[in-house]
Amino acid sequence: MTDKAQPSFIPYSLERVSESEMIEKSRAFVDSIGKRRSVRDFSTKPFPMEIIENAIRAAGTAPSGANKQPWTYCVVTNADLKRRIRVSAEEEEFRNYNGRMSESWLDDLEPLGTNHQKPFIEDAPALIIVFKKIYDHEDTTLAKKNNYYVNESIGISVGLLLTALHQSGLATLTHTPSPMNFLEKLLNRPANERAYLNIPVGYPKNDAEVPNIHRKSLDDIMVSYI
Ligand code: IYR
Repeated sequence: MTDKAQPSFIPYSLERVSESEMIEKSRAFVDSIGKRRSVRDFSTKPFPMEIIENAIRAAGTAPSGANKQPWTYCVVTNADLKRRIRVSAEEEEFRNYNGRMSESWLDDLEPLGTNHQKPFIEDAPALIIVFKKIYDHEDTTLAKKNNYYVNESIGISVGLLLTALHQSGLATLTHTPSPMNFLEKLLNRPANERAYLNIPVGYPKNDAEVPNIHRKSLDDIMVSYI
């Protein structure tokens, strides 16, 4: 028999503001987050690393299955390591764009203008490489214990990370070089971690461009049951 941790509760409340102020804040946030875009043209201009640390602190506040917080955020600024990550990512992406992806997948990517070349991996001053922890080790026995709702948990956490970086004035890209296991090897990650995303972070280049995409309207994405 193991000793069960006793539940412990503390008081909780949110700061109360008027409903008109709440609506105002909600509108301002839509405007601000609506300016977030996936950027592929990164400047090499450095930025304060505390912004990344704070964004990871924000990501670490995400809800997670049984509060297991099944994530590790690796921050790569080393030029040689970034170069090796780029080389491996481009090797995988070359195979993706030349046989592994279906014709209809390639058609869907056409408007985004992507290809196997990934200069942003070296240009961006930092890469945040996100790993999901599919299991952890029990404190005393070190036995493997699977985590819960890992994909849901880490997706929410990364959403907070992207939001935090955007509101700090930095651009990101959620890059998924597939398969991503080369990242586990290059970064020497332990056996319980699986690469989830590679997120280059930085300023957009002065002449950066993004595809002219359309976002679905509220009517397209919300269904009300009144
Ligand atoms: N991982 C590839 C292909 C790719 C796939 C999807 I779905 C995208 O939205 C964008 C790219 C790449 O990064 O090029």
